[in-house]
Amino acid sequence: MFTVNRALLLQRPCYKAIISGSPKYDKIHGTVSFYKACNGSLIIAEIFNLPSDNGIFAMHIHNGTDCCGNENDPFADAGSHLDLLNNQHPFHTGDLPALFSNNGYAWMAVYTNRFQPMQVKGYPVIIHSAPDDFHTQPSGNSGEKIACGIIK
Ligand SMILES: [Cu+2]
Ligand SMILES: [Zn+2]
Repeated sequence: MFTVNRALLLQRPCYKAIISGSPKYDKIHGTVSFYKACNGSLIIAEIFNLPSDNGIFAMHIHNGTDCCGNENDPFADAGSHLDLLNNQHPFHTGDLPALFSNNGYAWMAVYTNRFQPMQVKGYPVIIHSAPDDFHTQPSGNSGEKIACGIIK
């Protein structure tokens, strides 16, 4: 069997999102890497300087075009959850496990067969200020968008 571990050893990431915080959270930075694995994707996130007021942060791939926005929502153009198959939250293509912060540092890996890396190229990864409840429509009540990066 071609396992995720083996896929990781053999490959470099296909795509990577360089994450930056919004003006209010400008110290946040990190990477989210996408590897092709087992007919799906292996995703590895490493994020620094998450805010200390909340230990768990929702993360999704959104369906927008860039990490721009306005004063109220600095990442408004990131849009809503990427949903290639017309599903409800938390079964959207772009729904991912949350980041668990350790004094501001988070490292997370997950395998999913909801998409291949090439299907999410060009879309934004968004980190939110609150955990995803994996229930509330349309986006899990996960708070404001605090960091963003385009998958390139
Ligand atoms: Cu989101
Ligand atoms: Zn969703």
